[in-house]
Amino acid sequence: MIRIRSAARFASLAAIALAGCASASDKPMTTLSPKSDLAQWIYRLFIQVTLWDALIFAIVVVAFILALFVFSTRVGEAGPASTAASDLTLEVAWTLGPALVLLMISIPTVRTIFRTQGEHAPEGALEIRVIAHQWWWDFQYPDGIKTANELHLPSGRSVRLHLESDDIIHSFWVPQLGGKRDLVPGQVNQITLVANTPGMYPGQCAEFCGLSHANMRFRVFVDSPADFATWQTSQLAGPVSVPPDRQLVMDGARIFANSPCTTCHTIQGVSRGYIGPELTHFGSRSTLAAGVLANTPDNVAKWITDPNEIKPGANMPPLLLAGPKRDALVAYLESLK
Ligand code: HEC
Ligand SMILES: [Cu+2]
Repeated sequence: MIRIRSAARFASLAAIALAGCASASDKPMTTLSPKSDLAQWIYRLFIQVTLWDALIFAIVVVAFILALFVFSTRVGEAGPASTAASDLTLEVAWTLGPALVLLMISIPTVRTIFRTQGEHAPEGALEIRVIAHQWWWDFQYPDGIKTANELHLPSGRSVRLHLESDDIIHSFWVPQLGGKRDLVPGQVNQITLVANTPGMYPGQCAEFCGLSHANMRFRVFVDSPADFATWQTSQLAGPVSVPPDRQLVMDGARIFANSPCTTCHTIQGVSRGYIGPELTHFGSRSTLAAGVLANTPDNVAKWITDPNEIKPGANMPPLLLAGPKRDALVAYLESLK
């Protein structure tokens, strides 16, 4: 009976341990699958420190087993004489040993800290401003592109992110590309990296920042240089003009232009709000509300009806639009490719 129970216990522990072994595609928030030089440096340090830790663990376990089974005294036997106070070699050895191990861990750690500061980007690096807000991300490129919650980077090119905050402290973290680095009000921190593998990498604010902290997600798309150029061209192209044959979209454009939406959102040529995300190319994004929902007409309709229903605390008021007006607005927003 006891044997069955302990076997079951072992099996469940093993299952929990093995669950950590999924591949990076099933576990996108892993730091063990580095896809940039920065993430690679941090990963290498982690492996080094883990190996030192494993060595120390092994030594302690061996000493423990020896003490238990080899150097123990039986009941009735006299205990060993104390040597600690008198054995100078032993004293020196167990002071120097740990000091050496700490040195072996601290040298690569301090080197990696300096190496990952991100202050010095090579000539020709792409410089991007990242501004954190409760609870979404603003990305601004030097050529005037502004987007939200979805950052596009070219693979193989050095990128320097200038991290700022509009309100309180947040933290930029894309496990497969690097971080975490805080975004502190009144200060500009930096991350410099070269992403090496095209793909989509999820990110998450990693500093508790209030009610919707867990809903402050984002995505980084690492594009091949050609795909990045295509994306840049389409973002720079200004807002999509409304096709006159699509009455619903035309109606939506009119409703938007005459609504309170314009006080908070920018659509180039239409409005100049800056409290909420840029919407000029909203239809080209795959998610909305900082990665909380897929960008589908149904979800956009839900969002503009009552943002707080979806994202507690969201700084967008419920506009309680319904029926045909709401459908037109959704059709217009989704047309903004
Ligand atoms: C008081 C300012 C304010 C007003 C008014 C406002 N919004 Fe927003 N909006 C925001 C903020 C702030 C966010 C970001 C919320 C978040 O993700 O936490 C947002 C997010 C959005 C998003 C999601 C964008 C993205 O990429 O994630 C859409 C779409 C949107 N608003 C549409 C509208 C429409 C349409 C209206 C008018 C009916 C409107 N908003 C009115 C502030 C506002
Ligand atoms: Cu945050």
